Amino acid sequence: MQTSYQFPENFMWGVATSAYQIEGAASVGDRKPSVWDTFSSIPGLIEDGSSGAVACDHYHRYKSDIELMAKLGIKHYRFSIAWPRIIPDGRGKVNEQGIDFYKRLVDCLVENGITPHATLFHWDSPQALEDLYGSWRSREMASDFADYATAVVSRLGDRVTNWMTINEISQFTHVGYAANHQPTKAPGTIVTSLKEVWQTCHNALLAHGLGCQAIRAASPGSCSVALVADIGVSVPLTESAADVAAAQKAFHVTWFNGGIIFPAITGAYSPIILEQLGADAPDIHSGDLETINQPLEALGINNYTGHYVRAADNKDGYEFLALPKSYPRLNMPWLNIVPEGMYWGIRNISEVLGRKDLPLLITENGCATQDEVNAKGEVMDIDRIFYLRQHLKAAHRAVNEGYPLKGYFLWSFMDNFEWEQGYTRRFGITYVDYKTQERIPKASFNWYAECIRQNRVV
Ligand code: GCO
Repeated sequence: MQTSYQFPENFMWGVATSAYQIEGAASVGDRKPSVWDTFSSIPGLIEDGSSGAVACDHYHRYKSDIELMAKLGIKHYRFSIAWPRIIPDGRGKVNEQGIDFYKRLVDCLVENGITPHATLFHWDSPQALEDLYGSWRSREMASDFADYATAVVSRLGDRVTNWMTINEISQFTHVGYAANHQPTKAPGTIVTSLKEVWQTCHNALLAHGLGCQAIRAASPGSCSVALVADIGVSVPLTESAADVAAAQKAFHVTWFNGGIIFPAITGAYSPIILEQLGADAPDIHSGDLETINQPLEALGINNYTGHYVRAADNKDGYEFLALPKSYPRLNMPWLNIVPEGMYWGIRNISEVLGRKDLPLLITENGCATQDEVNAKGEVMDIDRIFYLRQHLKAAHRAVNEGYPLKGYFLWSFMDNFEWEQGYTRRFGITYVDYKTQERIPKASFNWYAECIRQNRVV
């Protein structure tokens, strides 16, 4: 019987995490510091003065965490592999202890009927490469990343066939290196020009392209390769033809779309962006765009919010709209609740980039809420259920209208280290008591389990 908000039979339900945010064991198994170990150690940069040194101790608790994932009913799990565990010096010698951890993790997932989806880079790059040549400020980072990808895929490719190259290029480049401002999501390097920031972004795109080639060359069999992007979503205020057209034109300049997913997916920077940047545009070597524009089996979209746009009688043809003070938001400064952003992000990729053929995954969607354990020992995060339900209904609209959405990875399986906010923000559907490392499935865990069981939004 067709019920409301039913997803297709083969729709992929999953959860997502990342290495530095959950693993802990920062010095175990010959792992060496990442730029995030360094960044976290600088007083004042992390809201609660914490770091990922222990986090959720997932490195030691992965078996019971995966058993809990199996109870949730997911069949897909997106995690990331820590470059500093695999090649602790960033380049050169491969650390087999690091490989062995991920072999144990992946074997445990498969034993529990869960397909692994491995992100090769989720911000925790080796500090050694920051010291050697300034990380993403150098083109060398792209070739070192490709060598790291080869080291991983040649050893894990018999178990893992779903690869994601890089998570959210904009965050560790434009946000991390933003010219002359105190960085918040990167090795703490401050560059002095906008052109340098755009060059770090271009180098990360090159890493994605060379990484795709390395994965395909090292994989023992056929595999899926994706990029994971935190696209900016321009949402039409109304669905009038004029507002829709305005939102799709604004898609080029929303967040950093025109300088990240445009080159990655179409092989060219948005002309609107290049015109805006002028001399601040990155230096592009001959052949770079062909390297960057690699064929992909999927594009991962991290969707959390959106930006309302309407048609305007100005040179751009659109106007971004500021939100009223009382606009509903959850527990992050930027987490305005814009569920339609889920639909318009998917539709804009298909229509503005002209890629209705490109399978899409929601590789992150979720929210931080002020979770508390009540007298009964429960966490009744009904606000998170509200947020997730609205976003999944918008995702369902996209599927219903024929857009190629194939799966959804909820961010996040469990509370974890939220970067510069430390442990002050909880994004998990599983509560983590960081003193005892106890896991408590929240109300949203049970709700999501029911969505998965019925394969629809409940
Ligand atoms: C991101 C990162 C995640 C965050 C999550 C909540 O999208 O910023 O991929 O690591 O923790 O998005 O901010």
